[in-house]
Amino acid sequence: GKRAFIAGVADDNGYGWAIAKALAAAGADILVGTWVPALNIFETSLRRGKFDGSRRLPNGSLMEIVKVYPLDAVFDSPEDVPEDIRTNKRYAGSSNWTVKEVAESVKNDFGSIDILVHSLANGPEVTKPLLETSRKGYLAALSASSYSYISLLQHFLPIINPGGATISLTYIASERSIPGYGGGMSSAKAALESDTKVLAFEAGRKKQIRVNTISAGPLGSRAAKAIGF
Ligand code: ZID
Repeated sequence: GKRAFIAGVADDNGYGWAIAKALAAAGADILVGTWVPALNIFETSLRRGKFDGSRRLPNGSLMEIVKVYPLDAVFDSPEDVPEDIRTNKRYAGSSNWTVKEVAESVKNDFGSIDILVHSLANGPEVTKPLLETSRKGYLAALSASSYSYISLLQHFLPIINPGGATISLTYIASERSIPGYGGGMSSAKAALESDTKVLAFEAGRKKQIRVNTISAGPLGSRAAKAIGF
């Protein structure tokens, strides 16, 4: 069977969860990467059976998440983590959650994967029009929503089996002006889409790995509700 790592699952409402279920139904082993501040509640809810209803697969069995890895995809390696994050109560309880360390942990635990899914985004100023977006907010949106994919691919590529596939989720606000998708999130999706083409060429040449992005329709996820979509 195939093994999939899905980055960006912290509840049962988002695309990451739905993709995990589809892959599990097709017989894949599921590993997920969960944003560190959301880890505790996600793991507790899983353990207490809060997601059992939505873990149900078409054949009647429950999706098994083989392992949950804490992840913060805006940090590539421990040297990048600033003091205030390192000592933050929500981060101090977990370890090895930078992208490089997560890839190392997955390698140590399982050796390799076949499928990498990027289902994460964050734009701290998403509710602000681009014209009112700060440099800091814009760069944060690009860091969490675009570079995070490059970083994940960079660090996971050595452990993705040849013929493997990776995918991310984008939004059409990258190419058409859609009011309400601010804070540089439209820019972040445009970067993600352009990067997908370049990364597909590079990862395809290097290891026969496919790189794609899907422009998603509306889903009432936590992220979407936060922007009132
Ligand atoms: P979600 O909240 O389930 O997933 C986002 C995840 O990212 C959460 O689990 C966060 O904890 C995690 N996260 C945030 N920052 C970090 C970080 N630094 N490190 C690690 N994890 C982090 O929401 P979702 O399922 O909506 O989002 C998944 C992907 O789908 C994102 O790339 C979205 O941009 C994309 N997407 C979602 C929608 C939607 O409707 N939900 C749309 C398009 C793309 C969309 O916005 N009409 C209006 C709006 C839309 C489509 C049509």
